[in-house]
Amino acid sequence: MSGLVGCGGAGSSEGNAAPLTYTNRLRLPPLLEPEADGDGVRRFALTLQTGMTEFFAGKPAATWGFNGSYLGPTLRARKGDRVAMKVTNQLPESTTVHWHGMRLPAVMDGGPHQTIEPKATWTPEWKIEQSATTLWYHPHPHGATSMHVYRGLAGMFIIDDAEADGLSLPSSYGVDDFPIIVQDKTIEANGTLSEDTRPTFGIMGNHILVNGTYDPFLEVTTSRVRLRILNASNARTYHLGFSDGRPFHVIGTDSGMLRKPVQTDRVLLSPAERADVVVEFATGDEVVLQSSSGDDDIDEGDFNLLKIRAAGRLKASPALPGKLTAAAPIAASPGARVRRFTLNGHDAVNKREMDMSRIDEVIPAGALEIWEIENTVYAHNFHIHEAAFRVLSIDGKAPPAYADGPKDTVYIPPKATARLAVQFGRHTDPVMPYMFHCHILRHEDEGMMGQFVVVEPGTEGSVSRTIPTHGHG
Ligand SMILES: [Cu+2]
Repeated sequence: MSGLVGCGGAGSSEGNAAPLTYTNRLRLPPLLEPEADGDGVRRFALTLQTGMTEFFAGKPAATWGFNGSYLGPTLRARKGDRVAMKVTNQLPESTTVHWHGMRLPAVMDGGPHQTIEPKATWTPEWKIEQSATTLWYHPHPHGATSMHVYRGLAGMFIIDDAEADGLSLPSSYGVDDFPIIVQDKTIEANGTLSEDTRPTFGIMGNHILVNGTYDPFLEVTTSRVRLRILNASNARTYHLGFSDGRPFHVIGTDSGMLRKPVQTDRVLLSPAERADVVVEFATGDEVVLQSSSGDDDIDEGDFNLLKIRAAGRLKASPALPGKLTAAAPIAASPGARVRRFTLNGHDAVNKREMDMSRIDEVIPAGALEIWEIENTVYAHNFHIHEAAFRVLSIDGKAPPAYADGPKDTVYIPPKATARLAVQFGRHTDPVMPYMFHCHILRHEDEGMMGQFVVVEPGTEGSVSRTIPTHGHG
């Protein structure tokens, strides 16, 4: 329960490129107001564009963003809402926009088949059918996701519902409820983003941005503060905690709330994972959010991320509720179908590279299955589109209590096997697949990805395993 690391990391392993001074106010992605047209649909307009961003003052870098030069606005909708997106691509390349963690029809998912050509507009629409949680959105073009995300294309998507509204949790955006989007970059002395990659894992930077801010501080004014932490890095995995070792509560995982708050002093987040946490502050507190080094190549280094300063007077927040969601944990029956996958090297699943024209798995709608993912060499993680899962075990051991909630991405250490109970959705489409893949973006781009379709139960045998593709694949 001691503090994680001293400032500067004591030179034990590489960390921050330079000691932080916490001089830049943490940027807050704006909440995107939907266009109201009286039909009950929340209409959001996103434009992918190029721009210039100053990570170092006075030294602009060429970056990409949604409705701005870097990252994107936060979207917010409630369970039961219909949302309609107008996504316009003003980039010089084709791309896609994937709604990570969203339960929706495959044709709206924004995977590699939903290409948006330059100057084109894509208009997916769906009904929000899932419980309160923190999702995000980012490009997913086949073979090019890593650089599109690295240049800045990512944003948060918050889902609200009546159950969570009744919990008196901090939920006032930018007041006591903050997005914390963590990304590692390599920033050159002249302020530009380096796209140099390392062998095996791709980009691993030692400048950590929070919400696109380098060397940031945040002032808080309430006694409890909610941090919706998203690891939007290409490969880096973080072990997050506070410089004084203070405990905090995790209230939600990738796909929803935990059943009750879980106290911890550290959370592990691999790329694409989220942790919804509540931290307590006393008047005048100053504490640094840090990441400490782990055992694998992708979590090396001790980093300071963000200084949080509590105001001289704090507004008292309601106590944390003892119970959060009443939803039953995802569980699979003893006879559930088991599918086994191996993650091979850094570019294949079950010894095959991604093929846009090949359907790898056919899933009956609403299925509850056991998926076992065996990691044969390097560290990886595993994301399943349009599904929520519970991590039953990693190498036979239960996950930490703070991670025992509904998830869509799981970290798998080198040579470990993850066993998941996976709840699939009910949107059927025998010809448009969803993806499963490693979320280390270089691995995804290199082919550590597969495709599945969700079909009416009983029709699995008649589904074609080959689909026509447009563009490269
Ligand atoms: Cu991987």
